[in-house]
Amino acid sequence: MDQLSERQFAERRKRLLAQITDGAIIVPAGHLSARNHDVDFKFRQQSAFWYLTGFGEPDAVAVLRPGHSEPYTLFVLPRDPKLETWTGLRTGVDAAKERFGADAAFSTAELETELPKLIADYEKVYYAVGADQKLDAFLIDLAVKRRRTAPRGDKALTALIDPMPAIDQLRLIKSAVEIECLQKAIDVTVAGFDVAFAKARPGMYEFEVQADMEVEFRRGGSPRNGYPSIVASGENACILHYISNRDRLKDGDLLLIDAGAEYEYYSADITRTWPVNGKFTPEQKDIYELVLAANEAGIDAAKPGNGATDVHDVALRVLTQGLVDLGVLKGEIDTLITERGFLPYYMHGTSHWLGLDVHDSGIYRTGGRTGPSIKLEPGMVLTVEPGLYFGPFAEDAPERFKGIGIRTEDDVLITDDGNRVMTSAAPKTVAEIEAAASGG
Ligand SMILES: [Mn+2]
Repeated sequence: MDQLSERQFAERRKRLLAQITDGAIIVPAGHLSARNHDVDFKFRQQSAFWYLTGFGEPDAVAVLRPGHSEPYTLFVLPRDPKLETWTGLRTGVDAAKERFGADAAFSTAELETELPKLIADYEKVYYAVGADQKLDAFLIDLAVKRRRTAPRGDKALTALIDPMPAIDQLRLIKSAVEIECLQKAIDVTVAGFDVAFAKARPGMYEFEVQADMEVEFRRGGSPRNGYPSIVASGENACILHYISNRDRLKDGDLLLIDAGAEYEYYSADITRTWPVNGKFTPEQKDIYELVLAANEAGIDAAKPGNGATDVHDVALRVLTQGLVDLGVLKGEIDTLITERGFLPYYMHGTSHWLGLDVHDSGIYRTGGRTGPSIKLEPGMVLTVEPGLYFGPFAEDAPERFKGIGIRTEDDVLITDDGNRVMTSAAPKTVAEIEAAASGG
């Protein structure tokens, strides 16, 4: 079992309806967006909408009504042979009920007449204001109308409340099937990295390596990536979200690849950094070993009962200590940490949740930026991805490290007694990395 069925989506709707009992819930799908003249970006469903519906087409709207015997209504694009000839077959209204479990289904053209009836009995509506321009305007207009007619007996619409925190909370703990999907996305991604290790050579363009890797993603059953692949050679690795991927690999360069195939909408997120010619220089190796030590310390801290932010704190301490040992930073470790002396070389967090979105939904702290961390629980999946960057803006860096950018990123599932490193098949030690980069 590694495919999601309607049963799982129905279970999620049920769980949301058990949490939100005092208002109708409206969750919109995504829309097509223009790329350039006559060309749209390829559509990928909004994750929250997908999570609740499993419905992949644009412009749809899901309505859930707690306390109602037929709580689930879906508005979908209607069948339209002329348009479908150009842009692909649509599910249509009838099949939305049959195949996607909707108690009732309407055409999106009927939204303006049917939605007010569906939510007429609810004073509160759970809708993420700003999620959809048309719905924003429509619901505010509806609130004005109902305020006007309330004195004659209608229910006023008194509150628009964001349902996303409740949906995010559900998404934070992954079910067994979700974990299988994530593992599949990760396995496919590791296979792509294996190809990249084997093929990347001085003289190749970054985008060539990217293509070789992504062919393996597709071969493995992944229809698309969770995010644009970062294929960054040399100093490009110091640009955290470098995606232009247009430079040539040079002898002596490191190559940093941060990529994730998507499977059943679940995204992997792996980063490995290796010497293009198969052998680390002593300076590259010093930094690599330090980042690896931080990665391993972070993974050790990823266990039930620890805070999500403990992973970062532990990794950061290892990095800061190492930078002092290497003569990059000077001073007391605690002071360097509290005064953020590490920032020129480490400017991102160590972890984020992983799931349908590569930076998956869910909070990390309660009660503000300095509030207590969320405690890790079995079923949560997070990345552990320390890095060090001696890029163009790290002017005070020792000359011998300049141009080095290294990140090592694993995907970690919290289990009852600790964790499972879902990316453990990817080469990671210096010996493993050099062997993989040398073609064996
Ligand atoms: Mn990541």
